[in-house]
Amino acid sequence: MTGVAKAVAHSNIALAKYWGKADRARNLTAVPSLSLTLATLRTVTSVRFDSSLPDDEFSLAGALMGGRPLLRVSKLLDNVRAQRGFDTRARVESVNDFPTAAGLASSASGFAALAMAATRAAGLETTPEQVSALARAASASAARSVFGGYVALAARGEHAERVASGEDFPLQMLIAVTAVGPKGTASTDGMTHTQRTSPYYAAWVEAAPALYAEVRRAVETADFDALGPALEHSALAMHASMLAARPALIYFAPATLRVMECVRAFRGRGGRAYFTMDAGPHVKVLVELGAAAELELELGKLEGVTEVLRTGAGPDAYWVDP
Ligand code: 2P0
Repeated sequence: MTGVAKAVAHSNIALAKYWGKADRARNLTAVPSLSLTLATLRTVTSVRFDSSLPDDEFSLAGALMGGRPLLRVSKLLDNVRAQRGFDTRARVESVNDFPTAAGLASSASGFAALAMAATRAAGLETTPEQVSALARAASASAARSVFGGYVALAARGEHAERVASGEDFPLQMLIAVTAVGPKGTASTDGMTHTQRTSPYYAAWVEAAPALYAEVRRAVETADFDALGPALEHSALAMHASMLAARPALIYFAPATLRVMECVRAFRGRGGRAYFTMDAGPHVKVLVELGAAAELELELGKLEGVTEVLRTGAGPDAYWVDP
């Protein structure tokens, strides 16, 4: 056992969305999802098991964390310690190289990097599927960040699986950042609230598998014209279930709608681009390489858009020298 390891994992954005849990205790998802891992949004995490530590320590961008973030990290470490049969506490240091703005999926890359680093630091021999299952138990979207390219997680799936590589279907994603700062409602809480109070939650769970199948087929055949409408529908159907929660979960900012309108106008002029959004006000736009620069400029001019990030498909999570 080396006791120390460091890993890099890339964030991902779902094209077929996950929202809702089939099993809260085990964190199994109620619907299947499919995402694109992103090249330029990364988390780097190091784990050092140290027998002199009385408790786990977790720092994010140099700031020591407590409360729920520390508990979630400790829970994943407990899982690793139980598998390895030891009780040593760890120091975890994590840094995101993208703005940790609301809805930029830092928990996906964060828990994937933590699962990678923690298993290696503990000296566990693991397959990528086992690392993905460990990450999934902490945060379902993190299961997908263990793999690069296009990645699926089945409903009630233990781990994610790769569907296609980024080279198989090369697309660009533009992330229109519409606000900065922590988001209003954490995803886990938002899901539970939607499940408990939204009369449209059952309809979402019923509709999601067919949308996922549509997205998956389009990715497997590299068919952008089929993918686009399906991914927009998946995001908006998910948000419809949130809007019908009581009280409503509204992640839209005025600029969110401006970006969507801009993408629709771009299509109206013959362009090909499609939007999606998560549990935050930013809008992610999938576009072909040739049209990305033009649309990036347009989005950057919109009122309320503070920044536009541009990225292609990212790789599998990997280890680096600690
Ligand atoms: C997704 N999201 O498929 C969906 C779309 C946000 C909206 O997965 O409770 O942080 O930790 O399993 O993975 C965000 O939820 O939630 C998410 P938990 P997670 O990307």
